[in-house]
Order: sequence, then C-alpha cells, then structure tokens
Amino acid sequence: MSKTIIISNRLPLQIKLEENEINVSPSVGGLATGMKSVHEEGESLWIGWSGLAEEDLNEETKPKVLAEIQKNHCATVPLTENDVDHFYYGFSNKTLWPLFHYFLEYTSFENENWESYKRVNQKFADVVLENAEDGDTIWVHDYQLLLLPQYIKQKKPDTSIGFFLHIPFPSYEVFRTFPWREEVLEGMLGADLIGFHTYDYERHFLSCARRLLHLDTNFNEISYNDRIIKIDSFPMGIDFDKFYNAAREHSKNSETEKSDIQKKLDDHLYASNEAQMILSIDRLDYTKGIPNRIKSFEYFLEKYPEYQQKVRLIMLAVPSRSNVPQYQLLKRETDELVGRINGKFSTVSWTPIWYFYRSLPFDNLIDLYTSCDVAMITPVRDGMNLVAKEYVATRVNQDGVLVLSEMAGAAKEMNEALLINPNNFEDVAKTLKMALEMPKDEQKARISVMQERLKRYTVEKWAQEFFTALNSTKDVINTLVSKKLNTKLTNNILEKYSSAKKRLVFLDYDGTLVGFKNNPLDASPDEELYNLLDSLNAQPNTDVIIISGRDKETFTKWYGDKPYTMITEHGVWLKDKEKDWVALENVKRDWMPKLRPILETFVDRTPGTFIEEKNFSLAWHFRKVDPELATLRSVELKTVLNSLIANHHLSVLEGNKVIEIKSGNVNKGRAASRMLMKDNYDFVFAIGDDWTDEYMFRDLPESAITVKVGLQKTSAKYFVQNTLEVRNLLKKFTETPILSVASK
Ligand code: ADQ
Repeated sequence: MSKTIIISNRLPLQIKLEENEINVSPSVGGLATGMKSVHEEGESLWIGWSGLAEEDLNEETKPKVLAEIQKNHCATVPLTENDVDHFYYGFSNKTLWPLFHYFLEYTSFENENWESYKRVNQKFADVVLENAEDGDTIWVHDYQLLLLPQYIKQKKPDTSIGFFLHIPFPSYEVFRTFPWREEVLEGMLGADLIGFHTYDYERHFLSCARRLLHLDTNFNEISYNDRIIKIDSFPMGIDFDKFYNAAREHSKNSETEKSDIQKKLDDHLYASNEAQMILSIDRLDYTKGIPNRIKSFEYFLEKYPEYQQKVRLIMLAVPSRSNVPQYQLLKRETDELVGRINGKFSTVSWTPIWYFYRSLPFDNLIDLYTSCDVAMITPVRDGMNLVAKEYVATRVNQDGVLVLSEMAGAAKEMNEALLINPNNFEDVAKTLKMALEMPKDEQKARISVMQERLKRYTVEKWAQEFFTALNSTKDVINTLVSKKLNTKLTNNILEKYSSAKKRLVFLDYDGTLVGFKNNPLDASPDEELYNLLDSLNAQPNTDVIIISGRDKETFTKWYGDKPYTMITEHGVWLKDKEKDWVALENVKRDWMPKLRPILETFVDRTPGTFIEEKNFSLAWHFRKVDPELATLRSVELKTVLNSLIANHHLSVLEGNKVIEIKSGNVNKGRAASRMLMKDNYDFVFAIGDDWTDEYMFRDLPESAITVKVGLQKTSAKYFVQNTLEVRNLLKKFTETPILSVASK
C-alpha cells in the first residue's frame, strides 16, 4: 500500500537530552497540528531533524533517541553542528529568510553556506529515498528544503511530490539578485504541486519561472521536462477549536485558578474603567516590524495624549535564532526602544509597555489573547501570520479589534480587520485610536465574520485541500504519460510504417526539425538534418513534405538544390520535388500596407520584436522580449487585429512566440488535406510544435499518426519532448526495413 511521507526541517517532536535521559514530547506548532491528522491516518512517516546534532549524541543515547523517533512514526536526518551552522543558521536564515522577506541588506551570499545547503538537502533526500516507494505521496515543507523535491524526483519519478512554502515568495526583481536562482527554481520544480499562502506569492513564482528558466506557463501550470507542475495558493489556517475552547475554559477560571500573568493583566484592566490593553506577539524577528510598532505606539501616545495612563502595550517577543547577528541587533534595539519609551512616559502607577522576552506556555498565550482589547500585528513582511488568526479565534464574546499589517499574508483573507501599512505611523496611530474606540456592535460584526471563516478553513482543512490537489495532479500526469511516445508506441508506429504500401510524412520545420533561434534566419539546417532528410526522401513509396510557415525564398536558399517536397507560408506555396513553386491558394496582398503600420507601432513600443514580411503574410516575432511584456503586448495586438480584420478574409494565427496575419482560409490543415488526396496513402504521419500545426492534426484523418513536440495542450495523439527526440524518431523511420514495395 502506498504511504504518505511528510518532510520538514524539524520533526514534530521536542527531544530533550539531560544527562543521558531522553524526554520526548510532541511539538505544539501550527504545522505539527495541521499535519497531525494526516500523520496519524494510514501509513505515514515524518522525516526531519531531531534538533540534536550528531555531536550531542553518544553510543548510548543515539539508539535510544532513534527508537523514540521511530516509535512516533518518524525518521531523522543526521545533522552535524557544521551542517546546522551553515545550512540552517547560514543559508536558510542568513540568505533565504532575509531575501524572501525583502531584506536585501541583511542577505549574505556565501558559497560555503550554499554548498552546505545542497549537501544537507541531499542528506534529507537520502533518508527519503531509503523510505520511499513508487506510488507514495510526499509533502515537503518550507524554505530549508527548496532543492529536495528535485533530488527526490530525479531518483523516484513515480512518487507524487508536493511542496509548500510557508514564507513569501519574493517578486522577480528581488529574486533575480540571488546567485543560485535557477538551481533553486529547478529544485522546487521537482514537485508536482507547489503551494503558497497567497496568490501574490504564486504569481511571483510563476513570473520567475517564466523569466529566469524561460518556461511556458499556462494559467497556473508550468510545463517542465516531461511534466506539468501545478502552482496554487492554500492559505494556512489554525486549529480553531483548540484556541476557541481554551479561551472558553479560561473564562470560567476562578480567582485562585488564574495564572500570575493573568492576575497582573487584571490589575491593570480593573484599575480604571478606561483601561485598555493592546497586544503584540511574535518571534523576535526583524520581519515582524517590532521597532516600528513600538515607535508608532510612541507616536500614538504623543498624538493622542488623552490615552496616556490608560492604554498599555503588552508585548511578547519570543526568542529566536539568537546566534544570527541581525537578531542580536534587533534584541538590543527593541530593549533600548522599550526602555526609552517607558522612561519617557511612565508614571508611578503606569508603564506604557509591558515587555516579555521569553517563550510562554500555551495557557499564558491564552491569558494574553483573551485579555487584550486590541491586537496590533504589524509585520513589515510575513508569509501568513497565525498569531492574528489565533487572536480572533479566542474572542469568545466576539469583541476585540485586530489591527493587521497589509504585508502579512493573513491580510488577504482578513478583510474585516483594520488593515494598515506598518511604515505609515500616522495611519497606524489613527487606526489604533479607531480600534480603541470601536463600538461593540462593530467589533462583533467584524470578529464574527472572521471567526466563521477561520472555523471553516482550519489547518486540517488546509492540509486536506493540499492533498486533494496533489492527488489530482496524478490524473494530469497519467493522461500525459499515456500520450508520450514511449518505446512500445514507437515500435508500433514503426511496424505500421514498415508494412504500409504508401506513406505520407508531414514535417514542420521550426521547433520540430530545428530548435528556435532569436533570429529566424539563424535556424538554417545543419549537416545532420540534410542527411536525415535525404535518407527519408529516398525511402521507397514515401512522400515526405516539409510544411512550414516560412517564406519560399528562405527554403529555396536552403533546399533549392534538393529534391524535397515543400509547402511554405502555411499552405500558400507548394514545391513538388524537382518541379517549380506553384501557388496552392489564390491569395491577396493588398491588405499588407494597411496593417503593417499597426505592427510597426508595436515594434516601437516593444523593444526586441520585429516584423517579418512574407509573400502573403505579416508576422510579428517576440521571442527576445521579456515574457510578461510579450504576453501583455500579444493580447493587445490580437485584440486590435481581430477588430480590424473582420470582413477582410484575413486570419490571425498565434505560433510559437509569433503572431501572424495571413489571408483567409490558408492553413496547414487545408494544405495537408490537399496533399492527402493525391494518392492512396495507408500511413499518414504529421509532426509539429505550435498552433499552426494543430490545423494539420485536426484535419488529417483519424487513422493519421499525429505527434506534438513539447508538452502543451494539443489535438495530436502523441507527444515527444524536443527536436532531438524528433530526429531520433525520424532516424528510426530511415532504418526500418520497408516490407511491402508497391508500384509507384
Ligand atoms: P512564524 O514566523 O513563526 O511562522 P506565525 O505564523 O505567527 O509566525 O506563527 C507563530 C506561531 O507560534 C503561532 O502559532 C503562535 O501561537 C506560536 N507562538 C507564539 N508565541 C509563542 C510562545 N511564546 N510559545 C509558544 N508558541 C508561541 C512562519 C511564517 C509565517 C507563517 C507560518 C505558518 O513566518 O508567515 O504564518 O510559518 O506557515
């Protein structure tokens, strides 16, 4: 039976080792909770680091730790202190974390750390490969393991791999600064499904894949190697019931059951009718905007002095990555700011900021969530931010106000919060005032809508949705695999080829027989291609036709002295072996001077594009242009052209990075059908790569063998991946013994 493998940097276990005694408890984080049901269902394995470096273990403790890990259906990846330093603190937290959160000034690009990152991702892959079997479903988590999907896919292509990024994916302008950008994108593309918290991160990723790897994207799908990869957004939720129920129980606590923290909070709240508390909780991380928050609170107290002595900011900063220098600096800055502001405003009975720098147990978190009138969650950049969601979930009376930064992924779903730009102190101060003064009815209206949503889309649901999407990618893969020309199908075709009495073979040129060049004139045939075409052409009872959108002058230049049959300009001209060119269609050119100026305006506005004028068509090429600009402009051009060509017997065709306007009904399908009538063919074959070839695939009879080059939607029956595979296939045609030789 196939199983599920979950992989994250850390295992969902807290393992403590004290004097050779082992203490194992489950982690309480969002990810561990969300994946719990998946991990407990059926056969499942969680792979990650235990938190103990190899140097921390000895002969006695290591087997015990491993046994505990195994007991919890987990497997560990052995990491040394050096790995932890360079892979985790180094590359993950000094390169990827700041870069992906737009902190370029904090981002270090050190080769030694990159080497370690690759090595450790490989270590993870080794453990996965020891455990994975064909058919297994594998879910890889987060920025520490960006290369892992590819490492697994290369060795175990028949597993289905999902990847989820918990932090933002930056925009192209930021990501392009990264020295190992291609490797990282390719690493992620080893997955069959790539998930992000928001559509913006998804969009940034698609844009980077297009611009940096020059991959084709179709809505949210990417064709890469012989696979279709789906990119989607799955906003992570929380364990709503856990927070809601804890808050409900908390409200029943008697005075003696209250924690010390709760008693302190109560002291402030009960001191006066006007006392209010503002909550701030995060890991102490520069992305969370802690200094900005403190400063804007200071600005608020100055701007609205009537709130002095009444409002308190309760700030919990959980220690994090404290051996990375920027975190140490942040700690100092935060301490100083709190000290300065408290010094400036404090009175005998009032301190504006209560600051905790520690990790509090869950019950104390609930104390804080339930006691504060306003939560001020103002990261400068945050993938999602679960604290914002947890605050809302604990508001059992549906009171309270959430002030949330637009820069948190959570803002995309929590429209009922008061959304602010954390860099705009004026706006933050005003919004804080609005929050503190918000009528209860309005608080209720806002909180209740958000609670409904959080209750529906929990972390468990998030995990289920991701798995459902991952499973559905299998269907896409299966349909595509069934169409790929594998050895068996190829042999089948060769058998038909060999036993047929009369063969007809249509070959598209660009993108099929030769690869694309930036300038179409550079794509001339090479020696190997001439030899291949000569051999094919010499096959008995076989008509080979090169059928292309090219003009006849270019083909005359390249093949003038060859006895090939050629059709150019999508079916306007035919050259039958040694004969001269004849027009297959009666087409007009009078429209060309009228439309050419329009194309010229597009060339002026889109550097890198150019016009190709053929005998009966005009083509606008945009291969060299930035893909996003190209998409934008080509949509624009098609719209303009389609409005102009009505009633003029012209058509607009979209090829591979080219838009072509040509006369009426001319297309490769029509031309191919004409050629078919010329004899009694019992083997018809057509191969091509772009939209113009689709006419051929559609118009040829059902019995024809049609092959698309590349992984795109097509009416062809089969596909091959690239021009190399095309040539290999055609070479096999020439090597196949012809069984039946009929009279010509
Ligand atoms: P984080 O940056 O850690 O997560 P966040 O989403 O707010 O940020 O999650 C913090 C979690 O830690 C919350 O579940 C919170 O309850 C818990 N927590 C906070 N203080 C605690 C304390 N003192 N003791 C115990 N637990 C505490 C990263 C990304 C986020 C993304 C998450 C999930 O940076 O953007 O939302 O992953 O994908």
